[in-house]
Amino acid sequence: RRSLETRGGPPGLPAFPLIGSLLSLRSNQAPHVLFQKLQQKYGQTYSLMMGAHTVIVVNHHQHAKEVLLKKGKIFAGRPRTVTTDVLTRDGKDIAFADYGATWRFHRKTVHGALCMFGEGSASIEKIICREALSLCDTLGESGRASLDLSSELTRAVTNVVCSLCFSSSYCRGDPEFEAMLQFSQGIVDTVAKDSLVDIFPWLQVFPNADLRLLKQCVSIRDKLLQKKYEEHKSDYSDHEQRDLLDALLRAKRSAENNNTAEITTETVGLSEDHLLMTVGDIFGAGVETTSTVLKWAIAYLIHHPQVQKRIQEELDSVVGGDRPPQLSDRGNLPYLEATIREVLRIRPVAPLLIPHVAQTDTSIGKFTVRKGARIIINLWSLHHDEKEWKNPEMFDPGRFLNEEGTGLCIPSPSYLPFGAGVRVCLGEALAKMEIFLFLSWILQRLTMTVSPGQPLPSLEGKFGVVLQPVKYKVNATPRAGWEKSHLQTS
Ligand code: HEM
Ligand code: PLO
Repeated sequence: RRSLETRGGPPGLPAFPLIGSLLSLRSNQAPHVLFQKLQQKYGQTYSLMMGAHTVIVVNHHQHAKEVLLKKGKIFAGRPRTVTTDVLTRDGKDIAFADYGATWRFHRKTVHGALCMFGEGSASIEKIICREALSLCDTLGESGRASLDLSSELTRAVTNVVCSLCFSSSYCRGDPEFEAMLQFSQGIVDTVAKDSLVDIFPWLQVFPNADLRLLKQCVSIRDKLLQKKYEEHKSDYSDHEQRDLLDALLRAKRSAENNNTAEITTETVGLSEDHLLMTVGDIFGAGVETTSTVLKWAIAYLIHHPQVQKRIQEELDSVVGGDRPPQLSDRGNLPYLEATIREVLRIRPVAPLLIPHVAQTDTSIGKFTVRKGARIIINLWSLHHDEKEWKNPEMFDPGRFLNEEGTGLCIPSPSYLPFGAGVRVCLGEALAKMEIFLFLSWILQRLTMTVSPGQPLPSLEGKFGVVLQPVKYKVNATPRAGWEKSHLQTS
């Protein structure tokens, strides 16, 4: 047995050859909760071994900001893992790609394309509102019968990204959509979990059930992406940019046309693989994150009917009942905005972000860090730090309001739902627009409850690459004035 605590490095968990610190990590708790608890014994920043890799866990906002912002570029690397390599054809996407020219180029291209649809232009708002209307109609029609909210929400957000990426959308019950629901859940359940395959890369020679499921799901996803790609290629025009895929195709073509000795498509990596994997990222991130936040939000609103009621009163007084909410109302609905912030605090979508890698020898606070070390930022610890948040497990949107209750604030620096710095979330603006519009449309028209005698939704998350709520059933009751007849005329 050797101690990990190298001179100057962070305190280390006990580690053994080959299996690393696995014995100290055996627990039935989710990793983010376990990592939070381990602080009591090892301090806020500590290290452990996962197989042969040094992993540093950061639980405090000061060190988190040093990693993400102050030394953002030094810590901008990403680890290669077996599961993410399967998902992204060895890191040919954005989120799981290592730092470098290819990653920078992709990020810039997608960022530009998303801005094109951005806040200024009305089209993204129109797309979201179209889906919000269809979602509310379906939820409202269900009457008092409990319905599976999850699949309706997912279809709504899927159609938003489908419109953005491919200019297409799905109807209810479309078999392609049903297939997508399944493979995406299969991927969320298996990818990037520090499953045994990721801890012991050599285990992949013994096929394990998770890896098999992942490969199956990825191959179904890839066929779908390929199909969309071929369709776009066949009717692509330089004169019209319909969607994100067109933007990427254009970037690929202009890179090919300007092929000089220095910049070839090889070095900037705009191969067909790169293009497909990048769209796959946006598609996957667009669907899984936003639908997860909406599910958490509704679960908490069902637990806290007084919060739901206050949002509805705010909507009634600011928007009224004669028109639907729009993006320009956002600034006038502070309580709704505060509720969204609180949901993102109490149940962060990515409680451990995506691991970062130190690209050179460096340090965090007074601790030295070796090149290649993997850094896990435990957002869960930041968002549940008792020194920063009073009763952190209590759901209280009021934390994000000023003293008069009229304006918004961020009461603690220990709040980073989208990460920060070079690797900050690429979809933050899009996600915020969607969450705001979907919630405001739903709550203007409907009240969400559970049927009498039904249990309240569980607030315990299911850990994976995103922290998802456990499935629950809801009732959506039209509010006064929004009964069916009204819905149809609107
Ligand atoms: C990365 C949060 C929605 C695209 C991330 C990261 C977080 C995050 C914490 C990791 C940052 C890091 O590793 O340091 C969220 C939350 C969302 C959301 C809370 C919803 C409320 C979206 C959407 C998209 C998106 C809608 C797509 C348009 C991405 C991409 C990355 C990323 C591409 C990787 C960036 C990189 O590695 O360079 N997000 N995200 N996200 N997100 Fe989001
Ligand atoms: C979700 C399942 C999809 O089938 C594939 C996919 C692609 C990008 C991933 C996303 C999944 C989960 C959420 C991730 C996103 C990239 C950035 C985002 C990890 C696995 C977050 C929250 O960091």
